[in-house]
Amino acid sequence: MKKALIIGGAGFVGNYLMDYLNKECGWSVAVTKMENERIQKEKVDIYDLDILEKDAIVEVLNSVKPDYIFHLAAQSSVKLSWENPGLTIDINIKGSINLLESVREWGSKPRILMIGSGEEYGYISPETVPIQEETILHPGNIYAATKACQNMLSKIYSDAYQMDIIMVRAFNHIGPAQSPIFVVSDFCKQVAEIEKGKREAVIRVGNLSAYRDFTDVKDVVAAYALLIEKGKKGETYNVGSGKAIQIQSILKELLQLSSMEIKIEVDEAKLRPIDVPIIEADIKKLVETTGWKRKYELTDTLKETLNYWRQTV
Ligand code: A2R
Repeated sequence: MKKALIIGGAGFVGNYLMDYLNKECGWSVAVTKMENERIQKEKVDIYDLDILEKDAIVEVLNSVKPDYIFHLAAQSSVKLSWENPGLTIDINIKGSINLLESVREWGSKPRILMIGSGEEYGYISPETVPIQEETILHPGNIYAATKACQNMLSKIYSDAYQMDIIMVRAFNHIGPAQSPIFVVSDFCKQVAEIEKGKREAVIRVGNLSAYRDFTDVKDVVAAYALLIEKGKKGETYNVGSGKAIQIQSILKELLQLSSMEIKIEVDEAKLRPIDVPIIEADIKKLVETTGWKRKYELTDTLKETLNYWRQTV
């Protein structure tokens, strides 16, 4: 039986990935979390690990002896990366190097999936949409720059040390339990709070004109599992739906799912210092390599996420 290790497994994606690897792939699963985080799952071995402590990574590798490593640990918020660039650089760049160096020193050659972001592409001209993996990167924010750096370092480790590393650029993924610092969760939480009378009937929004490529997180983790088996060493794969949708349309759909009369107000605090107008993935390489196909429709994911917040607030 294959042994998978998820680094940074207590976050949004980790939670879905654990279930998928256990139930759909039938692999044995170990996960790491930060000391202050909690994971309540059966059939999963749990380790505390801060990736800024390199020696601790080697200890986990020695205990788990993974065939596959999914590197999810990150400071994953664009907003927070503007507010705390130093921390973002430490976790996303230094943390990734710590992992790569630890695996190199460990000696065995597990397959490693390094999770990056569609944000890495940054400013792209309309004719380069949908974005292919070879597109020149113009990261437009600090988070994106750290993930672009993680991708480059991973490629260098793969080539220089013949390590079995595959890189992903994941576009926006959404679903129940995502932090409300991300746009869809934020909108759903606000609508649920308005319905419960916990706030006035005004939804506060940022830039509604941007186009982003949204995929259900369950489809995203299925792509990760396929890529770690079928991806080619040293290659980068986009993971997304292949279709960008305007944030405005998402908001419209969500407001239609509510029976309340809700006003829209722009909140200056939700606007970014610089925002990329359109991000849409070309997913040919992913599909051709793995046969991946999206299973969940956006409308259903929006309903599920809104219902999650209705039960949570
Ligand atoms: O920041 P926390 O306490 O929520 O913990 C996050 C964890 N993490 C770390 N793990 C180990 N050592 C660190 N120094 C460290 N700093 C943060 O990584 C969290 O539990 C996990 C990342 O999960 P999320 O922030 O929920 O990200 P998500 O949505 O699961 O995305 C997974 C990956 C990330 O690399 C994103 O940048 C990419 O997919 O899109």
